[in-house]
Amino acid sequence: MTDSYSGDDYRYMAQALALAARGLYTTDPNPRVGCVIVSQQGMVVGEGWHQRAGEPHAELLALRAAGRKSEGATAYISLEPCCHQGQTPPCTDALLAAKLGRVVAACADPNPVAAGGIALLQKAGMPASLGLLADQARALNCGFFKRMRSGRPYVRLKMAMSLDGRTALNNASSRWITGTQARSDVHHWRARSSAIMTGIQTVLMDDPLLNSRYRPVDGSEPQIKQPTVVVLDSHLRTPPAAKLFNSQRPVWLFTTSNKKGEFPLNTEVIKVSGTAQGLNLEEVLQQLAAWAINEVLVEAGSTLAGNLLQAKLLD
Ligand code: AOF
Ligand code: ZN
Repeated sequence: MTDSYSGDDYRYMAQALALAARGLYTTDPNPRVGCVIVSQQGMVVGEGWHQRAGEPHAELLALRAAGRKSEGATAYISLEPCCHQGQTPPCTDALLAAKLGRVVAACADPNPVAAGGIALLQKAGMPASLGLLADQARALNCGFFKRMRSGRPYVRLKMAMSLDGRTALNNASSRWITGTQARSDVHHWRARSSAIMTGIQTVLMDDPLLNSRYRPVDGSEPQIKQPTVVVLDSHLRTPPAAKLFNSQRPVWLFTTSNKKGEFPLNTEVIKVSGTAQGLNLEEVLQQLAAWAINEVLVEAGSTLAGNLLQAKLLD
């Protein structure tokens, strides 16, 4: 039997998705999740969204806000509630204890250790369904889904190029091809990424900071979990004084070299195998996923970008 949903169901799930999106720059490596609790009288009695890994899940925050008003109410959740003990207790326990009337989740949890919450609720006699606005919910967590399903992160490529398909003048004098709007947009993409990946040529030529200085148009200062910096550096030539070491976030140098190198404390040097083109990119991406990297933003020159494209590793 397929579940049928009312206009209100769609509206409240859209609200849960909007709440989830508030965690866009902070929940990493956990998914962005939102929850809305609506009473039988059609009043929103509780809202919650997940803010940081290790902190309470969206469902728990919404249930806390609703208190006794959750009895008989409907919970709209943008991801299947977890039924496992992770860094926090299972949400299915809390949903059952709250004596809700119904649970509506947007999509199944792709995390094998946490999945199965909807079936568990149904077994316990709670009307519960999956699938409302599922595509939108998965898109919000494209990296989390990709990592859980394929063992690789979701990879975006940012390229600044002129209309003739070039990325810089031969003498490297053309540092800025993009205008101010595009450059500020990049900071949003960096802010939602778990990692920014670049190549050694870009580090040597531009000495970039590779952090997010994102400011929304309203001028507010958003909380941002700064992305990890990943440099593909076959011969370990990254200068220890490079600007990318200046921020307090991890820097991972992938290399085929056996050199040791003296780098700042937040640095990891990771040895991978090589190919004719350079580093084994598939191996790099698998390693990133193993270390819980969901979304990667590639900001590199045409060589690395072209290699990723040719290897069909770009999403
Ligand atoms: C979240 N936030 O709102 C929901 C999640 O280690 P834990 O206890 O935080 O569990 C993390 C897993 O729980 C996560 O990978 C996902 O499968 C599930 N649901 N996670 O971080 C939430 N509802
Ligand atoms: Zn949970």
